[in-house]
Amino acid sequence: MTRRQMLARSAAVFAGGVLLKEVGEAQGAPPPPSAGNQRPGADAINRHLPVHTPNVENLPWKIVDGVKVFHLIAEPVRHELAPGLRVDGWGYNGRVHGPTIEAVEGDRVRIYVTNRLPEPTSVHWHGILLPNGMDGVAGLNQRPIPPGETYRYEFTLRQHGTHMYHPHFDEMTQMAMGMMGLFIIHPRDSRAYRVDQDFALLLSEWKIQVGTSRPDPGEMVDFNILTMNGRAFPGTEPLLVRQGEKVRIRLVNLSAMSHHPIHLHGYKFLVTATDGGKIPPSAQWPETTVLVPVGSSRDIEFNADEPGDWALHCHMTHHLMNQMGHDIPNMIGMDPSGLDEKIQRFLPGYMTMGHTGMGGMGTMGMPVPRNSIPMLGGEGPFGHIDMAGMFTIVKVHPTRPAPDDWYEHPPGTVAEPAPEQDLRRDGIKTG
Ligand SMILES: [Cu+2]
Repeated sequence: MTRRQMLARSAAVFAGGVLLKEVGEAQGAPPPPSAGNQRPGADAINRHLPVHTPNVENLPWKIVDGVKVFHLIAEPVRHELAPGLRVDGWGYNGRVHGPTIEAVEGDRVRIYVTNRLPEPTSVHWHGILLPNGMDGVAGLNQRPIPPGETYRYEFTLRQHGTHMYHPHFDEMTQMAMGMMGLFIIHPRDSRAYRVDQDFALLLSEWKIQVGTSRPDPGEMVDFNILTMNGRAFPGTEPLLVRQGEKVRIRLVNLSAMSHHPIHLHGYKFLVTATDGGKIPPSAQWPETTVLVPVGSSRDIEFNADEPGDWALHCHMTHHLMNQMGHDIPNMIGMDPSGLDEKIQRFLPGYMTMGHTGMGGMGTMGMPVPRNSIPMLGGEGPFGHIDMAGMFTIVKVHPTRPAPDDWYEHPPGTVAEPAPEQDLRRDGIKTG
């Protein structure tokens, strides 16, 4: 390396370090790897905007003789899916889902995997180009990792993009229990891919019988908790953006059975990449909803020029409910008069619900069994938000918002009761 290259590199590292700090603080993200983990010339990641995985931490790493070394620990984890709902799942490094692995194209990575589960496991690096013996399909590419043992994976990253990792041993059980994570590879030369905010959301689905804490791996159809980064709304951390920033959101789906059409309000965006790589600019297409099939990723990008608190959610309405929205009888249009009194003789306090629709059920304070959550919602600036599950909020504010901030609308820009004189002027009859 020439002296000039060295100077340029340390300048880039310094600038990257400042950026990392600013983003980390603004997003409430964990601190970047400690200075002790970094060697001049080896920590190429600092020259890239770090990816932010809401509700999830990044996996720490260190450089040993030029190789980026990680340690994943597969183990049982108690995890909160949403306020009031905890599960006894399986994850990595004390987390469900696992921490995000972040690296740079060209990195040599060595990933130790320790198995603290009661059964064997393996890790498949989904979408990553690597030698066949590192691909992680137990029985096909390697022996399964027995409980108590640590295996070593090592390969050089030949590509960049949005990828994932998950077991390929008893995957139906292990993925249903929460075992999955993101593997983000930044381009070596990031100039053509610059954004100001880089988010990643891992989509998954669960069956948690009401009142229990064990995910049910046997479920094939009726999932009742839908999550982004292992959290269901109102437990999802919002995406915080300053107005005018260019934003990338990496959407990754490792659900058991469901493809998710993810819809962003307030914007049209470009689909810029899949887990197969970048889409050339001439082939990128505009969308407001992008379907993310199981086992795929889609990167979307947009300029956040319109301020507000914008919904980002799966458009399948049954993926916007939590547990108690499932398996309920259809009462819409029924006349409950007389019924309530009869049932109250046996069940004091009984009240028929749902005969006028189900809006606002989240606010009725219906008692729910221990360790379970109501079907709908969280609190917003205008009252109850009647959505849950695979739902989060992109907060685009004139100055970078805090998680609890709500957009302050300019006067006259919020829908409100129509004034009488307007109705008269415009000839609208409401009777
Ligand atoms: Cu969905």
